[in-house]
Amino acid sequence: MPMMFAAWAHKSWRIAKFAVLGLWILGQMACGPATAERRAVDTPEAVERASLASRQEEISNDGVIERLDLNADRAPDVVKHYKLVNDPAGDGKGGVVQVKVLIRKEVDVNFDRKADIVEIYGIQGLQSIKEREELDLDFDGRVDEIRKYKNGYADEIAQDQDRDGKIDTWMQYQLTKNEDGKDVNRLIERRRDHNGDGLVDVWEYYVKGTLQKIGRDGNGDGKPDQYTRVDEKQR
Ligand SMILES: [Ca+2]
Ligand SMILES: [Ca+2]
Ligand SMILES: [Ca+2]
Ligand SMILES: [Ca+2]
Repeated sequence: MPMMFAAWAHKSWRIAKFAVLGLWILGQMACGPATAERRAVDTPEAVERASLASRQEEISNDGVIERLDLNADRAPDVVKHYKLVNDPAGDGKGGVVQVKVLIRKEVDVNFDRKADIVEIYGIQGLQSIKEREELDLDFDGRVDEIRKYKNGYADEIAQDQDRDGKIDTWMQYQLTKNEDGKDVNRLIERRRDHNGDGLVDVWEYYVKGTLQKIGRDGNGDGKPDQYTRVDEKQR
């Protein structure tokens, strides 16, 4: 990928991410509790929308589907799927108590009736643990970013940075401790398919979050065969 195009793709990527996050935060504010922050941004239109926002719940044998319509257009914008799990503690009198545990959440950030964020959760006991997140950052109906989680932390983020519908960038993360002994989830490797043939052709290796070495595939077999050390001046 030429450097100028790479820079443009990276910039437009960041703009799209900010746009989605901004819309998502607005959506959260529309359905959140009546806090001081909420009142500070309320307009007559926002108050009307919030009062019209509706919630529907559909209960089946083993699950619950909750649908929230935030903009009162009668189309759900947040859909949450729950599994009903028996609480081993029961009700204390020998009766069964079932708990709603979130297993999937779909969010339509721009209200075009297509989900732009899909979150998938596993279950540990009675807790939801996020396993995967899929994001359509430019609202074209195609997923541009997939995040895989382990123990609540992203351990792989895959992106379609040039928006051709194919994932071209994979980032691996590792949960480690920083100098102060605190948990930090650091980028350890970034792989890129620059020519769009589905095979990785550039590998970037990071130590403590800093790029140390770049591997390239010179003969097109999908494996690195040329390595360059990255010194202080090149970073
Ligand atoms: Ca709606
Ligand atoms: Ca949408
Ligand atoms: Ca997309
Ligand atoms: Ca791509």
